[in-house]
Amino acid sequence: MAKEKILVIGASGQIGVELTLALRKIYGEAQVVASDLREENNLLKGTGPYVSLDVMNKEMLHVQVIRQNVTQIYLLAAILSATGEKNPGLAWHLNTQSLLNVLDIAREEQLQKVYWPSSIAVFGPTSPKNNCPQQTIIEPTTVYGISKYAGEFWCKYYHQRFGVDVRSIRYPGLISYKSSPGGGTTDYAVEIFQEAIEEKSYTSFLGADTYLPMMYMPDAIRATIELMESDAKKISIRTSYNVAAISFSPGDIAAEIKKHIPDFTIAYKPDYRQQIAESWPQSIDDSVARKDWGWKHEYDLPRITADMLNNLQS
Ligand code: NAD
Ligand code: AKB
Repeated sequence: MAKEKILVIGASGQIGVELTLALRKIYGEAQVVASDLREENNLLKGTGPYVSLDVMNKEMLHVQVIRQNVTQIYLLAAILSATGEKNPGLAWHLNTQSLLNVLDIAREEQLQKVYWPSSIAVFGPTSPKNNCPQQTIIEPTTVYGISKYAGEFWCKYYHQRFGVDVRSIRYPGLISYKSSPGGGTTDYAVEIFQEAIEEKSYTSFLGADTYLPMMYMPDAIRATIELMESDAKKISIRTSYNVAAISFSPGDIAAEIKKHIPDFTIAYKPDYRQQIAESWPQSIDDSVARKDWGWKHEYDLPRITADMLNNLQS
């Protein structure tokens, strides 16, 4: 069997850095080409090939796919929920056109697989708040959510119509210490750890009782790789899979941090992101992913908190 050659687009971002490193461990350093519009992230330097690439330039993307003998693409470039509301046209354009460019090239070059993440942001105020199911009312109110929902149906369309093996997960908010988050509504759950260590205080842009579905990055990376390595016969969802781990609020996470840093204090000053958070479900039903390809999360809030503080302190 020919060796896989993977192109990661958006590799310098919050997920891209850790996903690229994880893929390099599995497939070999030379087999995973990292690419981004911005400069190579420091953690990636010296770990494998890097190319500067704008995913919106379809011709250049196509050239790279052919030149590098790419067999799989992981597309991570996007504008997230909070930044998207500042420039809706740009968010729509990047989030949808990047996907169409990749799907077209995957079809033309008969790539083996494509990965493209969706988000819990597809759900809106009319979706169930608790244990939000895989299939339900979906009426997103952010441009980010609209672009993700449209993208899910493009994935399904390219799969059904052209046989492109594109797979997707609706990630919850992701917590990580290796690379910073890039403009989402759930970014508070990363900032709070950094500020707890540096300032012993944090002002949250979401209210104390704002519950959202969240996940630790090692779980998200494992979910991604497990989905991509699953037998195609097990994949019953060709839009995007609900996956879940835990749900917590800024109040919960502050209480957990206090167990490690007793003089930590938190204040609340909700801004425009509060409305976005309130439009999303508080928890997600991921039973279909659990049944189809055996998804199971490992990290709960106490474990995430201890690991984040340990790693950020060192
Ligand atoms: P991020 O903003 O940290 O990273 C995105 C990367 O894409 C950045 O490094 C950016 O420079 C790059 N990029 C932007 N425009 C580009 C272009 N034209 N060409 C090439 N690269 C470009 O985002 P992330 O948090 O790593 O998210 C990755 C994917 O996962 C996105 O699709 C996002 O919607 C999805 N997602 C993320 C989360 C989360 O909590 N991080 C949750 C749900 C879904
Ligand atoms: C965001 O807050 O925009 C992201 C997401 C949940 O998609 N973290």
